[in-house]
Amino acid sequence: MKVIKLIEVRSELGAGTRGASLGIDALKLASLDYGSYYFGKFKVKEVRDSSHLLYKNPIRAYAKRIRGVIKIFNKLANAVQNEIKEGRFPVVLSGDHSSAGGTIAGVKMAYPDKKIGVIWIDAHADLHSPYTTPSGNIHGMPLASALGLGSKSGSKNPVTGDTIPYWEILKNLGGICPKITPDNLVFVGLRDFEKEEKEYIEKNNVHVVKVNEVRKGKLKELAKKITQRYLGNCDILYVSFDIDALDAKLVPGTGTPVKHGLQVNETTKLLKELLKDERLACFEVTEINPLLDKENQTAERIFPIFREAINTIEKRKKKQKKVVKKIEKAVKKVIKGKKVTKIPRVKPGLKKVSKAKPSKKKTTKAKPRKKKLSAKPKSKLIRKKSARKPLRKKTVAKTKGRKSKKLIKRKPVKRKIKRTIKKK
Ligand SMILES: [Mn+2]
Repeated sequence: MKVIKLIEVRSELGAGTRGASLGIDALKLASLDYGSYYFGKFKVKEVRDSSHLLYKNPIRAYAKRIRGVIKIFNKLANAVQNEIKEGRFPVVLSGDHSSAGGTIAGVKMAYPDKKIGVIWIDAHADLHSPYTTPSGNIHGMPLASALGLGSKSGSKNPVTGDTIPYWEILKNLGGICPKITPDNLVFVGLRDFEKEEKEYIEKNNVHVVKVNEVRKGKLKELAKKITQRYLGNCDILYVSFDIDALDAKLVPGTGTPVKHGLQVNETTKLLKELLKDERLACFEVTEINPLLDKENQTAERIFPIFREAINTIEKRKKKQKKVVKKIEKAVKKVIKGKKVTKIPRVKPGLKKVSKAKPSKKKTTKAKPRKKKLSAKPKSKLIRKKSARKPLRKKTVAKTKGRKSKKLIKRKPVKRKIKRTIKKK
């Protein structure tokens, strides 16, 4: 089975307030309050941070600690790329949101020829570059780096020196720039942005789903609108969840809380619907800051949202296995010269799904092994079925035409066989 891998990035180099690098552990500790050892089940990859840089004076006013951020981008992008290529699902837990630039780079590096759609759940637009930033904090710039924005022409800030080439490095990470396009970007919960960001959004018709639209309910429909209408032509999706998308009152423990944000319930439901999409290749949660919090209430509020989100991703993986099984059946039919009317489709990002284990109750000796789709020896379940099938098939196939009726008729047969196997 395709496994979720946590990638932990304890960095807050991109934030303006201290403490976000502790957010991952705040979330993990919050899980204990729910009486669960939830995090114990995950495999973890740690991306080493460069937090020692926090104790050095940031010398570049318009891109603070950019050298450290470049290192993190690099490591994170490689980690994300590797996990995807190994057939795992990377869930990134990060300190501040600058890391998302590295995450997107990693997704794009894993799928250089695919269109990446980004769902940015955040109060902020994070579209600044060193040329427009009011703060110099890179956690306001990850989308700009992914979109390849920012240049000297029309610059608001007098950017000079090595900030310029360093920003170019961030933009061009992995040798691909831009990694995403504005038409494949959707903001959810956006409500705090600067003039330059607003101009960019309007000029490029970036999709924005405001808090009001989420508040209306009908979150299934809303999720469909986002994934199918707005991002329907994307091959791969990435969801970035900055917890400040929630209302400031609910998340005091975050660097830049903003009023009039999302509620817990609607966020959970919407996330669940969004994460069901089969094209989803990566999910990130970021910007928990326990130093700004009271008794870890923020992380405690976020944990159930996170858990639901991960459950959805895990369920999706099971569904994928079912699709793979169906495909295997279809292949068998084709090999036997039968007509197959519908071939189930595995979408990009799902291709490495391994074969499902047959049900436990079977009695045959040899243990079934997980195999990749390409190498496809018969599992016992299928063997048994196919051993019995011909009897039925002959009668059905010879008397009837070779139309879809045949397929419809065969369905109950399969079910019966399943039952008999289980009884054994
Ligand atoms: Mn953000």
